[in-house]
Amino acid sequence: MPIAAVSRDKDRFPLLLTLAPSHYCERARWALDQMEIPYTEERLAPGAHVLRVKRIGASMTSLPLLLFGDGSICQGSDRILDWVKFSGGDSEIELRLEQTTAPLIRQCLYTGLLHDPQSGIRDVLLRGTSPRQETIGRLTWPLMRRIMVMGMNARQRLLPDLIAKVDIELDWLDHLIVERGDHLVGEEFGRADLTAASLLAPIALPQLEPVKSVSAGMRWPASLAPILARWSERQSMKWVHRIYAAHRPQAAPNFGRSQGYLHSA
Ligand SMILES: N[C@@H](CCC(=O)N[C@@H](CS)C(=O)NCC(=O)O)C(=O)O
Repeated sequence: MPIAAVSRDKDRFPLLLTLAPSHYCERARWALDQMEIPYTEERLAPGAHVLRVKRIGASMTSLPLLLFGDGSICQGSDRILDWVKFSGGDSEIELRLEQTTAPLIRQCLYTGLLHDPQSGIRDVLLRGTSPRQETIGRLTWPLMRRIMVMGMNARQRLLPDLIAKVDIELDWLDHLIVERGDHLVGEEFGRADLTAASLLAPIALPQLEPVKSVSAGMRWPASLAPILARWSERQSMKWVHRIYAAHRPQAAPNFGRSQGYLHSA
């Protein structure tokens, strides 16, 4: 289990509160890594995150959330990208990715994963959280699983329709990539590329850190495995792999310097 390896200077760094497998959280993590901004990641269990976020005084419960030493917060992956001032954005593309593509991908995957007791999703969600959250998370999993199914409308009978809707999003992206080339805006890696690659990572599954260890142990249910195999042939999925390989700073070298996981109570 990771890891309470937080440097002595941790109090100087902002805390990035995450739900580890969330693609919005990966978007924020990547932006901070990209701009070499030191931070400490605090991974929270679903459910426990609500109490933690409310204690901080945030108006919404969604993660990622960046908490600064003076108590101020920056909530939402889009705002975190604004804050780090990463250029190369395209608001139209990013809005569709954020508000349509990413929620559909999440709903589709959880619809498969939450209904398969062998999928490993409980352990993926709880890994890296505090021992207390992990214990409570295991004990309350049957209830939390139901809350997640209801919250995301992850009903099994919706799966074929969700897959079809994700296919439409991937058609759009395949087309965009063919049209624009390897970078969605301009000639260099930028915010739109980072947004697309991170938000598609849960279905592209690049075997690179930190995505690799975050999703380790996931066993794809029979309802999803052939679909993921089919999607892996798409331009957009191959593009995500290329972008991760070329541009995703690997988290590991930063850990000794400035980052780590923090276990919260
Ligand atoms: N637009 C937000 C969406 C964030 C979001 O939906 N986060 C999900 C995890 S994928 C979450 O925190 N869900 C739990 C909740 O809202 O309480 C962003 O870009 O940060």
